[in-house]
Amino acid sequence: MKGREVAVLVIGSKRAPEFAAAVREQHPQFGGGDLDLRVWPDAGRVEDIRYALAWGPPPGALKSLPNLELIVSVGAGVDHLLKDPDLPNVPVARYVDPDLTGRMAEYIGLHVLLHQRRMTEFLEQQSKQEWKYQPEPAAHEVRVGIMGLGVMGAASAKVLAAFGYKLRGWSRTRRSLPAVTTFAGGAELDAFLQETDILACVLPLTPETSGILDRDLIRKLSRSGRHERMPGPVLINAGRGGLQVESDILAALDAGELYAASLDVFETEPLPHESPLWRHPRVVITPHNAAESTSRSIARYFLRQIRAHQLGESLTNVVDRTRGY
Ligand code: NDP
Ligand code: OXD
Repeated sequence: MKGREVAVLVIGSKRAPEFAAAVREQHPQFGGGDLDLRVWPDAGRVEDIRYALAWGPPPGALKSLPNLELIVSVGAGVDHLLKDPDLPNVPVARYVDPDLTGRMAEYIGLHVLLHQRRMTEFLEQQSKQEWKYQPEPAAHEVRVGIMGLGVMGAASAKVLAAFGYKLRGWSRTRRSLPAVTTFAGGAELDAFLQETDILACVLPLTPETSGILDRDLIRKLSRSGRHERMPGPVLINAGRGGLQVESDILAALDAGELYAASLDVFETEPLPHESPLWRHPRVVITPHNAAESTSRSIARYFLRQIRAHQLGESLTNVVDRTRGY
């Protein structure tokens, strides 16, 4: 970046000032002192801006930057950008970094273990000072089905394999992963669900996946041949809230079709106070932080992408807009 001033904009996230500070701090390591850093809404002369680091920008805001060359998403998911009908026709690079991936693998590993070991029941017992044994299956007796076998799904599978879970995976196109029996596309979804005791979803939100986690899907989860110590199927969703139908999840929990759930993402975020999900004894709620990356890692990634673009190198992790992820 040396010798030529480049104007960049950080836009959309509540963490924008934090990201901007990290970009400023990291910038010297990327070969240049000439950086004109702006934070929305103080965009200054919009014609100057060539690069944007964005999370959920106000619709139409990016369109107001006539010389924009690249958008870098603060997240791995890009639904927050693609939903803008006026999104400029420039490359969108999504965030892919070991810091983010490692955190997601931790989250999925933690919540699969939590439900397999019936921890929601033990915590409820603890609140009543109740000392009571519950039969628990061993990891090797439980089948975990991972929806989405991309960066997040593959890293989660690796962690789960170390515990000995029987792994199943589902993706749009056929994937091959060590120790995972894989299924592809709509035609193989039911077969995948029938072999799943704990469903861990790390799908992106696209027109095809919107609302996929509904009652119909839950009812197709394994109900036969399941180990007797696993009281029922479990749903873990760390993809996006738009994937799930919350009224269906609650109805399935109440009907005993679903034993428990861990939800990190919601139809409306923050989850409204009146949602019964907050109070369900076998639902674990986290505030969309399954993988909350550091501003330092995000800034480094943004600067790396800018540098590659300026050097004419090919960009990595560019979103395919027709696929929607
Ligand atoms: P990738 O693009 O690497 O992987 C996406 C996976 O989903 C691929 O395996 C893809 O199939 C599959 N997929 C997409 N559409 C369909 C479909 N219609 N049917 C079946 N499978 C489908 O994304 P990442 O793994 O990096 O991230 C996944 C998502 O996780 C993000 O989009 C984001 O929403 C969420 N996320 C949430 C975080 C949180 O804190 N809660 C943090 C980070 C990510 P194929 O392999 O065939 O392309
Ligand atoms: C992401 C997220 O998509 O944090 O990276 O949700």
